[in-house]
Amino acid sequence: MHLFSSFKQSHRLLLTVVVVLLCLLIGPVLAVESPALSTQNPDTVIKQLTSEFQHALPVEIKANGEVKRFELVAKPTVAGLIPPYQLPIWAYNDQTPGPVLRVNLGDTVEVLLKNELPQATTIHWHGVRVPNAMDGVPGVTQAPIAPGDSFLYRFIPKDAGTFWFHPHQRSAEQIERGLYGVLIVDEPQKPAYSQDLLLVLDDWLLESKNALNENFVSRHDLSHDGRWGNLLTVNSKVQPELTVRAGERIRLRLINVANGRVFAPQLPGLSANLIAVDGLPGQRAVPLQGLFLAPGNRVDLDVVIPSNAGGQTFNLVNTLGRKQQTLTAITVATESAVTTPRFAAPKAQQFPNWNQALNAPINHEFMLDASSGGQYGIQWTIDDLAWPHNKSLSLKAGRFYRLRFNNRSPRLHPMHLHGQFFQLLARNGQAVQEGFWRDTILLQARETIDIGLVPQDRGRWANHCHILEHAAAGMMTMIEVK
Ligand SMILES: [Cu+2]
Repeated sequence: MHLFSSFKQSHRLLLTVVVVLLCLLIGPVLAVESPALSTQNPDTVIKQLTSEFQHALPVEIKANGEVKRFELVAKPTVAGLIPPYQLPIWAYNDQTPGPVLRVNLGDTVEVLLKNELPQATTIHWHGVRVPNAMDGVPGVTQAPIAPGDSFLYRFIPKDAGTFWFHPHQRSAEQIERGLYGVLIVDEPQKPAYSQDLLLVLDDWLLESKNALNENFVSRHDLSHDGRWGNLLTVNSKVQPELTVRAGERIRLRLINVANGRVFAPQLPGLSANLIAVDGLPGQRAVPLQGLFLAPGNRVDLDVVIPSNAGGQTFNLVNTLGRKQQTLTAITVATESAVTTPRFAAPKAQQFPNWNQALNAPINHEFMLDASSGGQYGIQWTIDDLAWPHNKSLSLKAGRFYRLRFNNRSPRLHPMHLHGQFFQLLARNGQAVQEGFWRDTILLQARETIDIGLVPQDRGRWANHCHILEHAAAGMMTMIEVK
């Protein structure tokens, strides 16, 4: 008995030595090849990531008592995109882009929408954290507003920044016809830019100078990256000119309202810093470089006009595609330079690093693909099913989740989450730290991305591709936050 036990002990000792040696040998190999390997309990990782998020995006906003009331009438009208031709379009208050709704953080926004269109409509407040019943998704958060009817939207935006609004009913047709507008929520301490300029980027598929191509959700659009037009406009004008003065510091707010086109904006000759993505300021301002502005995306740029640039012209260009396209000319007046305003670029007060995010388990992997079938003959699917046949994903409010989007198709998909902001964590498994929140993220062909988020607002929130033709053909599902 005694002998046996001492034999067991020495055996144990030998085993321990072997295990320790093996660990010393293999340990560094593991550490090099799998930096994401963690011995931490997943619950501990999730707890830590959740606690890093505390106070990053306010759960509630205090009303300041101000109510800003607007009236929007959606109806057919005409637009002079190519003067003197008049193009029949649909618009809010006869304007495309629609009126800019400008409010302060803390204001209550009341928008009475009157539908004078020949079909039902709704308004979705893109990127605005609104109560679920105000989110504008027909058949999910509200009934479609019939022709002749009206609906009152009422909410207090929780974030300052650049947002936009558009129909969520037959969006591929209604947005393409010109129904969209901008909501700007000003910060309590508005940064002292010399000018605050809005650039709404769109493209139109015209049959002729006074006729829109009315073949919406075509087979071609469905089998490609949606509808790409043959006329690029900025604020519904072709290459409009902006005038600035030397020395000015400009805030440029860019919004992509196109159905399918992706822009890659650059400002050659000017130093431009990215200060906000999808409305929200980030960890720090970073130089504008290699940015894709997909449908739905917004960016705010901080641009300083050199004090010796009087008389020069700079172009905002789209560098996506084979030929660079001028979007807007920025002409510097010949007058003497102004003193450049000096202030720290806007940034988030609190921004979670989420360095450990890739150690968290993947809570759900959305499979993005296409198949034949559905009302258009081609359907775009999430988890092999087209909306409304796919299943909602259920998430709990107030905890960290890691979600994966797996694009099994050779096409682009800018995925948009309603009601939540998220961070991009990885592309094809490689960690990415953008330092910005997003509500829309572009997936390239066959790409897999991971995002991290802490859902806060309860309700049924759409999760869909913002290539509107893909969404029309089923690429939408719901995330239910409980
Ligand atoms: Cu898509």
